[in-house]
Amino acid sequence: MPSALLSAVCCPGPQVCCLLSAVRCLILAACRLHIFAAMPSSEPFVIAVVDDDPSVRQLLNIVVKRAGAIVLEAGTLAEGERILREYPWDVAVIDRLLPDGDGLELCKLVTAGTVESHRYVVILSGLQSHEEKMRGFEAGADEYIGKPIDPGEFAARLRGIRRSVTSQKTLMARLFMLEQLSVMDAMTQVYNYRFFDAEIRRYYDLAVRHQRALALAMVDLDHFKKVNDTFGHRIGDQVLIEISNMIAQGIRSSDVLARYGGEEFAVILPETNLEEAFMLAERLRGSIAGSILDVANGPTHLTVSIGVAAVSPHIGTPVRLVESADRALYIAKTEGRNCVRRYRPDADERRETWHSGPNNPHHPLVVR
Ligand code: GH3
Ligand code: MG
Ligand code: MG
Repeated sequence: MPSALLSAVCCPGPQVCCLLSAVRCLILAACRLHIFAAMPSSEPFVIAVVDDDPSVRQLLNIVVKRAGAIVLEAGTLAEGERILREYPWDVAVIDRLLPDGDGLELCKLVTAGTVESHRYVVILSGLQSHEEKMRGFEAGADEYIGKPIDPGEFAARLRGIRRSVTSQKTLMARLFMLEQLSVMDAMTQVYNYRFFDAEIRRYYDLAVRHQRALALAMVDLDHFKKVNDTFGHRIGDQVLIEISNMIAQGIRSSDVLARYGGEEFAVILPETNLEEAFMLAERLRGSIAGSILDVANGPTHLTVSIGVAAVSPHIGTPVRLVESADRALYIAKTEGRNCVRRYRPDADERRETWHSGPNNPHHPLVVR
């Protein structure tokens, strides 16, 4: 953890105390996962040179290699376009008067829509009037250098560019990691409720718009309180991690597993109808019930109850989908646990019971 960053976060003014403490928690959590060790500065620095003049390419090759970077070379616009598309690169040095067109076309192509990119584009050209330079910057160039090249000056500029590119890459990597952390449950390493809540709405909208199947399974550990009471909270945590791993192993990579809260997990099942979801849930339940838990000094066996529901004309909102899977889970609990129940929107009588009975439990999400 860089100490300057930590000390900045440690000295909040009174008004921003809460916000900074939240940021600090996130950063400390990131440190625990060693993400600050993953710095891109150790990565190779790649410079692509697109110039039809072999002597220019040779000179740049020497300067770039002396700076410890890797060089990619192209002599035409088409070849330049290919290498910039196919290889990872950090800096592109592009000539203007190429045999098959103006290098500005390539500049436009690689900078279009990449405002967040760490990449740096340098135009290197004999065309260096004010107007031509302005055309270069308008095409997206970060720098416009005139020919002939001064190798010493070019090397010095390259050092500055490298510092800027590297720090940008570092920031992007940290931002990516922090974004990942903000959607994960720290203990089980599956997605958290916040992510689930956004994703179920997104998947629901997609399913309705494209008339695709979508199901949801709610999985709750049976008598988990007893595990805590008997073996302690720490062992309870390990059991939760173990069960979340089992669920993750039993689903497809395209399914979305989240910790819904406490000892309850939600699995979004895209392209899955109610019967398929039921079969998957039943397989999951059976495999958990039949497994020996790998938790030292903890329980050897544990079961789960699962409720499943799927998008149908009767379930008109994502909240209703969650509510329906949760109702089915409630029925699974009341009908003995270690079983799977599905929400049947066509079973009107039962739906009435579930929705309007005096003992009907009101799930928090319905309120949220
Ligand atoms: P049921 O079969 O009806 O679901 O019974 P249960 O005991 O599993 O459910 P109940 O809602 O009565 O208790 C849930 C327990 O889960 C109580 C709570 O302390 C525990 N729990 C919730 N989150 C965590 C956690 O992060 N770690 C541990 N160790 N326990 C947790
Ligand atoms: Mg439970
Ligand atoms: Mg529960």
